[in-house]
Amino acid sequence: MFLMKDITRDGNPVLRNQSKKVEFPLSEDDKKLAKDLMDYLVISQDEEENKKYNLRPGVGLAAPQVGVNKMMASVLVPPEYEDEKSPFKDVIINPVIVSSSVQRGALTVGEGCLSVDKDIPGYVHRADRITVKYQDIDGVEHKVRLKHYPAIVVQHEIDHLHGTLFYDHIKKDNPFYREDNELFFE
Ligand code: UDB
Ligand code: ZN
Repeated sequence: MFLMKDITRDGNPVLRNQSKKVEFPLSEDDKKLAKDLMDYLVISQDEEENKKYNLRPGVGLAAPQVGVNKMMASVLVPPEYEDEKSPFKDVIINPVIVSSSVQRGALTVGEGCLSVDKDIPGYVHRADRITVKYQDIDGVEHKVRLKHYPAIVVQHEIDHLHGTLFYDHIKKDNPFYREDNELFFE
């Protein structure tokens, strides 16, 4: 089980590396990593459990955030933030965004990260809708369309696999600049 002390923090080069593709069938170590990445989210979203272990409630966790440069991340969007057409809970392995909407979107509150302890204000500009291809822990290929919040979470996690952090997308000289036509949601 992962605890906050296991989560790599900004400044650790592992967060800035390009992660490597994962080979199938998964090794026992990779299977355990996949399970532990998802367990963190499930446990951290449970109010009693997260108090007990002092976990920040997470919606996504990528392997580099626990020190492993492999293309693997877990995503668990809480029901109240799920789009009815894009509920999402899975460990995504070797994910590739195969298409992105021209429509842009951002969270009104900005973003944070389990690996970034300080608050960095500003809008994080992303695609509003994406189609993502990935393999699950059994190696089965999926191609899913996501929009709004679930799409933002998946883009945030895939960024980690390429060494990108959310604040890289904030406009330095004008953090609350709004792109033309950009969608904003809570
Ligand atoms: C998060 N959590 O997990 F709406 F139950 C953020 C942190 C950084 C604040 C912990 C979050 O958004 N939690 C949340 C939101 C809800 C309901 C709920 C919990 N991440 C994941 C991360 O750092 N992954 O690498 C940051 C998110 C910001 C936008 C997308 C991911
Ligand atoms: Zn993050």
